Amino acid sequence: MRGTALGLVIAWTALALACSGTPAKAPAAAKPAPVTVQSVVAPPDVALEIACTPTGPETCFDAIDNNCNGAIDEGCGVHTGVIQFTVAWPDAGADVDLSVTDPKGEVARINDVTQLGLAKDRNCPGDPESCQGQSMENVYLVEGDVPRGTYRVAVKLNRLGNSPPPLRVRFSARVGQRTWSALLEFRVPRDQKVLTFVL
Ligand SMILES: [Ca+2]
Ligand SMILES: [Ca+2]
Repeated sequence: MRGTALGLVIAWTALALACSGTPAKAPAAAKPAPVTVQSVVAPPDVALEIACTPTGPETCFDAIDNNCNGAIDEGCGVHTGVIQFTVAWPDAGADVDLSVTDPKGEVARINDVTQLGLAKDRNCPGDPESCQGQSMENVYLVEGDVPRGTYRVAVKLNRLGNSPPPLRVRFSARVGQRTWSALLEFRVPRDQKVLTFVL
C-alpha cells in the first residue's frame, strides 16, 4: 500500500515536471512588417506621379494600373507582385531594356529568379513571336517577404524604331500599397534613365 502511494507520488511528480517543461503556447507567427518606402530618386527630367486615377478596366501591355488596384497589367499574361516595375512603349521596332538590380546587387533576368526573389517577364522586341508587337517588359517579386534595401531601376533605349524621337516610354512601379508612374522620353540610342527605390 505504502509502495503504491509512493509510486503514485513519483508518477505525479514526473508528470508535473514534464508539463512544466512544455512551452505554454507556440507564439503566433509574426505578421510581416508593412512595406515602407524610405525614398525614391528619379532624374530631374522625370516627373513621377504618385496618385492613381482609375480610367476603367485594366488595359493590357500599357504599363499602367488602369483600375488602380495596385497591380500593373494583371490578367494580361504577365506576373504581378508586391514589388513590380514595368515599362511599355508604342513603337514595336524600338528596343528598350528594363534592368532592375535588387538590394543584393543581382539583376532580375528572364527564366531565372534572383536569390531575393526577383524575376522578369518579356524581352521586347526580342523574339518577335514572344511580344507580338506589344512592347512591354516587367520585373516582379515572385513571392515571400519583401527584401529591404535599394532597388536600382535602369531603363535604357538600345535602338529607336520607325517613329521619330522622342520615344515615350511609360514606366510604372508598385511597392507594397503604393504605385508610381512616369513618362520617360528618349531621343538617342544608349540614353538611360535610372531610378532608385529605397525600402
Ligand atoms: Ca491593375
Ligand atoms: Ca494596364
